Amino acid sequence: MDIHLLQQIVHKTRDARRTQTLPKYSPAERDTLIKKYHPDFRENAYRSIKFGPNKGELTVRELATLLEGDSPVPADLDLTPAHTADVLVVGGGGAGCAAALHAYAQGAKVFLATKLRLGDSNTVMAQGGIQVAITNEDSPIQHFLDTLKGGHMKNDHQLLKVMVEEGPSVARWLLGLGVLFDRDADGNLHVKKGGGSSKPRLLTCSDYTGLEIMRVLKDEVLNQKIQLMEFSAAVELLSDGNGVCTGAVLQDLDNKRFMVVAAKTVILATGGIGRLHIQGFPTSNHYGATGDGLAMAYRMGAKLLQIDTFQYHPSGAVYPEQLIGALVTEGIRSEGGHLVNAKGERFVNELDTRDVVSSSIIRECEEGRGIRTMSGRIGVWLDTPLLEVEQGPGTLDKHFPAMVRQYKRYGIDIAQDPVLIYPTLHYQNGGVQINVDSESGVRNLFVAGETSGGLHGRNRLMGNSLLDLMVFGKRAGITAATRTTSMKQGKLTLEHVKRFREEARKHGVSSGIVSPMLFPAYARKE
Ligand code: MEZ
Repeated sequence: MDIHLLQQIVHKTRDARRTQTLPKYSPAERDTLIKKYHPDFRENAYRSIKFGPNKGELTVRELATLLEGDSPVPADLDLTPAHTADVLVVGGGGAGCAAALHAYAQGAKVFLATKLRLGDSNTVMAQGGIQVAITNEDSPIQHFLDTLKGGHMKNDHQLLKVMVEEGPSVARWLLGLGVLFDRDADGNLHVKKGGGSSKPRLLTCSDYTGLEIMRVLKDEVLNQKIQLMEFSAAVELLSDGNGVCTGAVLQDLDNKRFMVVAAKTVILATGGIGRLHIQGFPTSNHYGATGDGLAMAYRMGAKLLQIDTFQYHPSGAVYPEQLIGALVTEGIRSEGGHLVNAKGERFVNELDTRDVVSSSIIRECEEGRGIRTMSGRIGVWLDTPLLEVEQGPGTLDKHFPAMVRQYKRYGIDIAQDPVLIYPTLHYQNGGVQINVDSESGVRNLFVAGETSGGLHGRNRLMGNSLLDLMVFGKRAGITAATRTTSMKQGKLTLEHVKRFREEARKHGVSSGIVSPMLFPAYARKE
């Protein structure tokens, strides 16, 4: 049926929905719902890892294959360095830029290498805000408790404590650099409430918070004249032969040549793995989100944590086809947008944690209450026009200009028509194990942002990712830089690659897969 006819149910049922009682789940019922419908619990999507630091542990097939993949670097590569640095930062997103700026401020010689352009990252895709406990009604302790509850109590307490406590100083740092957070009529910072949070604590810049933060960080990296190399993907780390990280091998994406960077410390900030399209899911992630840092750190011997859990953001676009998987910010639900099934009913508290909301959407679709598009995709409605009805015409334009434009490009007016959504692969909850200074289990190898794991437990709360990037980017930058003042550059070897290849052979792994893959499988080779 034509999408406009299907949409009528949303308009017709709006009044009835206002008085509808929503399901209230006990902890046991939440658990049952998640186990039945959340993609993390589809057993056949998982397999155990054959060798390496996480040998025998379960992860999704796509990640297991990536981790067991072979290095693209030949064993006899000439390791004469083309560049030297105190701190090599790999990744030009939020965590990478924050790390580079803080390391540079310590007086270190910093080299920032990034696979695409500076700023191309998931950071710019974070629309809905950064969580910071700054109001009188709120506190870092409350932020800690909300995050712990959202993460199913599986968060690393030390990392979490550091993140919530340093939130306010990070917000001050960003304001000082020129980030234009939204303010109320009196000029005070305006905070909004995100899913799973007991208090409003999201600082926002309309619905382009990540883009605004990245604008300022990028400018600052350029202003400080930090040595930058774009379109240069890190493909392998270097070790001193005794498990200490001493640099990395980059690959120039134009001419495919390898380039050796000798560095006293390395900070990996390569982001997540959405572009592996786990279980065939579309993704909200940027084109380069292929888990490069995970693969490199793993080969070097770093332990990974909670790599059996991923976040499927409840609202990924389902229609039109050009937007499949693109993020429809949680901010719309925070402002009161209803989720509506084919019967015109709400079926979940829209501000419950993302795992509960996504599981509920999947349940509606599997039980026949989803809406099918003409191309065969399925989803439920997000009643965007409701915001205009409740808060007055122009509300969407004012608070969600990016979302309005995203749909307008395809002739859809979200002030008039509801949008069809379904969970989209959004975030890797786990990653490389780090300590509070962002150092991995490998000496002198630091990891910040989505590549790291432990902080968010089994389900991240909205807005905690941007804060994570800033806090642990800073800590990685400062610690890595400080350490370099009292150490010499170590030897450059590929001993760990040799050992990894021997292990692969011993375990009969010869998939022919090279990792990191750098781009999604469907990328044009040229
Ligand atoms: O933290 C996020 O994932 C985020 C802010 C997403 C969103 O819905 O806007």
